[in-house]
Amino acid sequence: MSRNNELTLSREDVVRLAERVEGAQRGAYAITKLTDEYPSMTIADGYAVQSELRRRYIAQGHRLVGWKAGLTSKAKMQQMGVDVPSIGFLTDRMARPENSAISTADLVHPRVECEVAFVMKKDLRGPACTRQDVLDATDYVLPAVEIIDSRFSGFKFDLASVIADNGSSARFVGGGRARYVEDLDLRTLGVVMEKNGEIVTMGASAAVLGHPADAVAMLVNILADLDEGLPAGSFVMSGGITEAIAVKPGDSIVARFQELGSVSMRFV
Ligand code: 0L1
Ligand code: MG
Repeated sequence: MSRNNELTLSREDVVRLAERVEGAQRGAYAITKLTDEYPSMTIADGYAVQSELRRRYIAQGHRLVGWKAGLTSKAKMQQMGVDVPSIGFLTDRMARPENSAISTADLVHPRVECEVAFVMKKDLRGPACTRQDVLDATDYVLPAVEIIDSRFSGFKFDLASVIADNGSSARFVGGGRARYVEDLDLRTLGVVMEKNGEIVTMGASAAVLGHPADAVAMLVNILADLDEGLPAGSFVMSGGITEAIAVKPGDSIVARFQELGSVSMRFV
């Protein structure tokens, strides 16, 4: 077993760190990365904190609606200085309608990224989930924008800390045009993001681990390590196609996806 698969934190530490992350998420304040206090924290420890965070939110009435793959493109890994993708959970409280005004008052330093979202029609369970398994289990795909919000000061973090912070998940907006996977070449979809009418970044869906369905398969296989499956009906974001773009009150964002239409929102 590699070191990163080992749990080193005690149950008390996992609960204490989940409380710390929840406080920062709810209060929209920055904290220092968790590895400052626990330098030998592993990826397994990060997922233990994330699972406790999920348990706490669900106990408070939040509903799990799906999952996200994060850090799946070379651009994102380089931007953040990490080399392995991650996953995080999505709840009903994070969803925002298309074309809505999204408050930044309850966020620390939000950034937006364009993603292909999958809606599942069959349960999936790893290990050994493949791209084809994902495509067979997909009801339809749609374009989405993820609003990430790392709770760590100055974006100074490492993979274990980011996973504990639920992969920086904060808000998400699905929209555009839903399509069946067999009607698309999911590898070559072009995406352009505009901020205040100017193009700020662009890319192609192959940036996400070569194919967005591969990122979903990776997510299902990480879920299996956590002894979880991906149920039918889940909404899954497959990872940012380009680097993430910072937003502030007054900014408006339009993400234009080839074949899938566009997703818009403004920040207040
Ligand atoms: O969605 C993601 O790619 C996760 C990003 C985690 C790091 C960040 O805050 O940018
Ligand atoms: Mg993302």
